[in-house]
Amino acid sequence: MQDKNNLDLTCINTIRTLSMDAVQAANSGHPGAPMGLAPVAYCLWQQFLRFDPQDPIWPNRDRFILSNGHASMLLYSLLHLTGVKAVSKDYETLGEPSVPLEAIKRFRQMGSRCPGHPEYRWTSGVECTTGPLGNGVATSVGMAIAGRWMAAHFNQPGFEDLIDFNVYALMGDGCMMEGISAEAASLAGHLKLSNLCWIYDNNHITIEGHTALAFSDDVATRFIGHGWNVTRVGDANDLEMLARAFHTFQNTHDRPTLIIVDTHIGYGAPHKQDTSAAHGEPLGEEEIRLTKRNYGWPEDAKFYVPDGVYDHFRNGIGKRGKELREAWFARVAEYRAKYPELAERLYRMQHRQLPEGWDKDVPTFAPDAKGLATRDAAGKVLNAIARNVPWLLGGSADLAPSTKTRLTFDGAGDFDSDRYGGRNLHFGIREHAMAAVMNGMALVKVRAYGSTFFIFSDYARGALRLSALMELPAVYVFTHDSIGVGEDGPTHQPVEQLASLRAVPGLIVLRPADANEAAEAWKVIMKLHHEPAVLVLTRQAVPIIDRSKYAPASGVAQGAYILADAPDGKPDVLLLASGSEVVLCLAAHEQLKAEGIKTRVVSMPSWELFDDQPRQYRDRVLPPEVTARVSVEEASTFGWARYVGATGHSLGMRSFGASAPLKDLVKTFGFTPEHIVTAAKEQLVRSKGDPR
Ligand SMILES: Cc1ncc(C[n+]2csc(CCOP(=O)(O)OP(=O)(O)O)c2C)c(N)n1
Ligand SMILES: [Mg+2]
Repeated sequence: MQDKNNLDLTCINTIRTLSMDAVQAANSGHPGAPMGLAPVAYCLWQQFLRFDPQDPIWPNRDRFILSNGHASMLLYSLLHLTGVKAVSKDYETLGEPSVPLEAIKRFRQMGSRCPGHPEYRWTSGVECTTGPLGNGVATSVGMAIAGRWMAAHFNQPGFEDLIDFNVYALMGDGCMMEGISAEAASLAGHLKLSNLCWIYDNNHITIEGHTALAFSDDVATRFIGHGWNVTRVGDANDLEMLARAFHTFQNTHDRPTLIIVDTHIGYGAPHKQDTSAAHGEPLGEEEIRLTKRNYGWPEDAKFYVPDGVYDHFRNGIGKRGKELREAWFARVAEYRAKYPELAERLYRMQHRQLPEGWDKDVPTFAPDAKGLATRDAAGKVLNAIARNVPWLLGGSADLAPSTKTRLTFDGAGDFDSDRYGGRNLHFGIREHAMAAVMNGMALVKVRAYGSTFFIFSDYARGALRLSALMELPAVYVFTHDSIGVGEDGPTHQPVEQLASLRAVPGLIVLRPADANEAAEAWKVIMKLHHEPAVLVLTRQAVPIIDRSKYAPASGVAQGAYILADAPDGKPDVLLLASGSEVVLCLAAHEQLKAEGIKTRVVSMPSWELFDDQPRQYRDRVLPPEVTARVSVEEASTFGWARYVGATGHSLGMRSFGASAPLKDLVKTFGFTPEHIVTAAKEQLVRSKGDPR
């Protein structure tokens, strides 16, 4: 044990004991990692992190992510002890603390600012929601990418360091084992992100016991292989060695840095240190007493913050952060005078606003029976928007030629280690990391999109779910959206993906029917502030609907709209569809009309947007008294009962599809106007007893 009078150690032990006490009071949580990592986090925050607790959203602050989110009490202790202030949803700093001591005392209780795992947008100072292991470190790569892009875009002669923040992420064995961290590390090394530092809590313990049960990587060699700079700290309690490692990071300009720190889970607990028993349960009153005795702490004091601790943080990170932030805002004032346009951009971007005229080049598409794949239409629209929204950037997991997401206008360029100002990212075949990187970019307030085939949304899903949980406006472009993929067959034919993504709270799923709906969908997406969007697009051409004959595509904004109706507006049967199946319904509608049967076609590109409409609108589109209803979607029918009712009929997929030309697939699986006509007539018989 070091000198017990040492103020550094007192601060470190305050972090440890707050963590132990909070977990004990909650009777659940993870004390071990905070106890082991306290000196690491203390050293970083107190000496290096350029962060002002008074203004935790200052744009050029260093970012800190706790990727091992179960160690949340480590972060809450830091937020409390450094006096981080709460920020409102409108980006205003409020006077009150983000994490008062009462919140720590109510760790894991309803309404506490200290939930089980750190949640972005709930607790100010939490830069990223973490808990699903590996996602935090992968998200940090997106932040580092955004930092590099912003520097390339905004830094100007005389203002070379306007944007120069660093990104630090703490990770455990769990993060290290998860595949997503390998994807992300590989990408970060390739991109030479020297503004990125991962710190590995090498405690050799996970839930089941020693890591030797399942993990024998040579981590250092692995990261050297990824192109990282790797350094080691053999004793987490050695503040000098830690500081040296952080200096090494700061002085490394050509690669990201991994600091492997040997720590002891449950440090100082006589019976639990270095065991998995310290991982995820309270230490127990007696063990806590013995641990506190070990620390030279008052044994029975709970949630004890010794005199001088708050002051010490105020004089360290507090003072440094305040000076850095004030100096930065003074520089921004000069910058604004010299580069008003760029300064305005920076402001709008930080507030998730759009530039004037952002949608002025969005095309409208002339009717065309032969048609255009919605992926092609959406690609044109994306380009038209991106030209006028400089901070809209993204890319694909190696499928841009297929997803049509490449920005092709002059100056768009590629983002690579030589040109961080490029706007086309190449994520490589790393869908999960791609989604996490999009989240990281969105957290820094760059507008990010990523694309792949719809079927591989499954590979991105862990991070995609976090986009929704964090309320980030990330944009997922998923193409090849149905059995319409054809010959590639069941491995590439999405069936259950639509239903499963529609089940994610807060996620907006949009499946446009034609080129003009695709354009409207992008317009809706660009106006989202706090919702991620999934744009689901066809590989195959679909007719461009004649809007002089049918309703305008602007109805997309309502999620569902009446596209074609009975002449008197009083249909006997409703045909509901999204995407490429809408035109099948239009054909069926015309056929039924010729037979004197009154139908209405409702295009439903987005359930979520529709469900958000007032009841009056929803009842107008889907009149409750019309119970003869048919839905058509080349996907699982799961969920459609909500709109067709218990007595309606859903045409959909009940298998994984088949490898065959599209013309044969639609026959085999019944996606033809004739089949819809039959289903509609059956519905009429059921509801009225007679089809006429
Ligand atoms: C993706 C994911 N899988 C599983 C878990 C459940 N889990 C939480 S912590 C943990 C063990 C993590 O071990 P480590 O990162 O070494 O943490 P330590 O025990 O050292 O605190 C597991 C499996 C999780 N949170 N996320
Ligand atoms: Mg561990």
